[in-house]
Amino acid sequence: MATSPIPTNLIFGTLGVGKTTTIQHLLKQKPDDERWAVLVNEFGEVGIDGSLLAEQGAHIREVPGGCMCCVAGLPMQIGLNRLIHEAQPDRLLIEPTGLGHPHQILQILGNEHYQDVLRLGPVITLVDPRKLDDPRFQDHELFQAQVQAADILVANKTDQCTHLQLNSFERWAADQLPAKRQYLSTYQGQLQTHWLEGHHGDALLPPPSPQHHHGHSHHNHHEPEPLASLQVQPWQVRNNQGQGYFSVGWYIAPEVQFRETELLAWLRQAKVERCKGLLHTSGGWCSINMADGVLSVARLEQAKASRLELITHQQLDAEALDKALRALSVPN
Ligand SMILES: Nc1nc2c(ncn2[C@@H]2O[C@H](COP(=O)(O)OP(=O)(O)OP(=O)(O)O)[C@@H](O)[C@H]2O)c(=O)[nH]1
Ligand SMILES: [Mg+2]
Repeated sequence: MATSPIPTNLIFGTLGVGKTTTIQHLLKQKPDDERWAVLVNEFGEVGIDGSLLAEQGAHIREVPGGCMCCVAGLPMQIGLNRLIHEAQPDRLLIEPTGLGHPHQILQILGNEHYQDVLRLGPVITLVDPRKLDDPRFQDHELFQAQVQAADILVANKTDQCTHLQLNSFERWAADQLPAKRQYLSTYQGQLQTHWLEGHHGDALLPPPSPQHHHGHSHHNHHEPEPLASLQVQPWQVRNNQGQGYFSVGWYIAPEVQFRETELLAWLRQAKVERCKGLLHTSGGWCSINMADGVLSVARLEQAKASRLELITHQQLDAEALDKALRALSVPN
């Protein structure tokens, strides 16, 4: 029996701009009689967002590790196929890593295999208006490609923006060519589901530049290995690097507890671009999220494992960080 193609939306945006927050908000609006699925690809190899989203009653599949260029091949397609098969969703949302090039993922979703399976709706790219006058973002090929791929541009984190920054965003968004279908401003990813309706406008994306490919030569180009069972290896550390970023991530058995106050103090002083995790601490389970130097902590019911990910612009001394983290665990 033929089934109709699954409406699918991509949520692009740079590291920490609010993609997972937006998906969480969208999932809250899911009609009770619909099944939604989310595919998340993270830069880090440990995978945090999937666990954060799992609380929202959708089918989640993570494709952890690396930039899209590395996982956009087989791992991405295997993840996507499994998710579609297992969840048979009425809607599919995809959060690619903020460090990924949209070209690869649009190519996959546009290939023959998915033609009758998926119907690509508006591509949404989130932007932090505070970053618009920072040449590190504006001139970055990945940022430009994510903007170009968008049908809808959304300014997020507007609660942190000045009027001037919001006005600049509107002028900048209005100037984009080809013209965007829509641009809007919000905070905490408060998108309404009607923005997901419609079709992707087939933005003509240039393929990744040779410079982007060149990035691979100094990038450990590997397919991520699945994490081992925690019963076999209760404390696992993983590294990744690419696009000028470095990550170190931990996957730790739930029995291990951390001293919460000291752990948070350690994370606050760590000079990292991005930090997120789910951790078992002396105060219970909590989720930790740090972007733009702001650390937030939320209580969680329980999780199956502790996970932590640090992402920076500089090479990380994983061994020293691991030693420091181990010293923050409570001896049992
Ligand atoms: N102040 C403020 N914080 C926000 C807003 N939206 C998201 N955040 C916070 O920003 C941090 C990053 O949000 P995420 O939704 O995890 O961002 P992301 O784009 O999924 O991040 P990566 O997957 O790591 O690229 C979290 O601490 C969020 O709570 C917002 O509108 N205002
Ligand atoms: Mg995310």
